[in-house]
Amino acid sequence: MKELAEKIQSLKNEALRFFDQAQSEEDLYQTKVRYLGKKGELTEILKNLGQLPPADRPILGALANQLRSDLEEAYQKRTTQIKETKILKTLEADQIDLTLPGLELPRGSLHPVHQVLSDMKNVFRRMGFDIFEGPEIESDYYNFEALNIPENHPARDMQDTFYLGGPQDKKLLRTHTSPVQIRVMEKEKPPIQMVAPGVVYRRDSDVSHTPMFHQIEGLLVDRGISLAHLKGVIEVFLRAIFSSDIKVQFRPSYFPFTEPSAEVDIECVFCKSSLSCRICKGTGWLEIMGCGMVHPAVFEKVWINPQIFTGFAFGIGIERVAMLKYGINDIRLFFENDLRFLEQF
Ligand code: 2NL
Repeated sequence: MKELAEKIQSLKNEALRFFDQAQSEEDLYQTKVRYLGKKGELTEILKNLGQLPPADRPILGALANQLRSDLEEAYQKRTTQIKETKILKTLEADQIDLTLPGLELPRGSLHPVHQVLSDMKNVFRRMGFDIFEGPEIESDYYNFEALNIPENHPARDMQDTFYLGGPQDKKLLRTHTSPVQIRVMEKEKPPIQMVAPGVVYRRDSDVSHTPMFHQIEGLLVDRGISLAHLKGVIEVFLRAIFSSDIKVQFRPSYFPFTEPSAEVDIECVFCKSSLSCRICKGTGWLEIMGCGMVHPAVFEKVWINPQIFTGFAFGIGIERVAMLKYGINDIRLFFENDLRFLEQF
């Protein structure tokens, strides 16, 4: 009996030392298996208890149970210590300086074409115009016929068109946003006061033409609308977009859908009329938009009586305005998406 009691005591000392020396959870687990596991040294002792004389059993049993709870306690204690040390170590390693200034996010900017278009829409909105949009794929009727541009009319060549599908399929990419205004006039009764901004397509490509570009067209229809109203609206618009003291002139021109028609010039923003200016070619004037009084034939197509109603319409290219405003000499720069260009706006 004495022998076994001593064995328990030395086992205890040995196991406690191992638990204390364990450096990791893995170490600890191995030690636990070795002393407390099913094939462990304590289990071995408990198994042999039955062979002892009955009188010795309670004392040694108690000693063995005490050993088990001591070892379990040592195991728990050391586990907690190791976990705490581990947490402290990670906290130490993961320290962050909350006072460091953040990294600045790269900031984007609006595309110059978008900026100019958005400015224009706001000017017209303030003057009471409603904004309408329509499809980019149109029929020959809405893009040409309804605008008094019959088949074989030379005006069809003025805007070289992208046709879609076969020769009998008359779908095309709209060459102006006028079809939107035709659709609105078909649906709504005058008074109508609207602008139609959007993308348009023409078979054209050089420093001042791209196959796709942006346009805004306007239309005002009511009783008693005259050229004076047209001039007033356009002057207010151009002064809001360029500068409040810019000079504006109207020159007679021709469009099949307006009569009379006019081209609008602003004074050259680059030279203010020096004879050698490359932009206005020494004229002192820059052509900026087209306009006119809606042709009676157009009103008849949409069942508006031209004896009762008159109206004016106008059209302006967005890229051209953006080029003049920002001094850009090649329209293709707008569509290359080169950040060195775009970041300047
Ligand atoms: C230009 C010229 C213009 C119109 C567009 C229009 C629309 C309808 C009826 C009559 Cl529905 N006219 N639009 C009128 C005159 C000129 O645009 O040079 N655009 C860039």
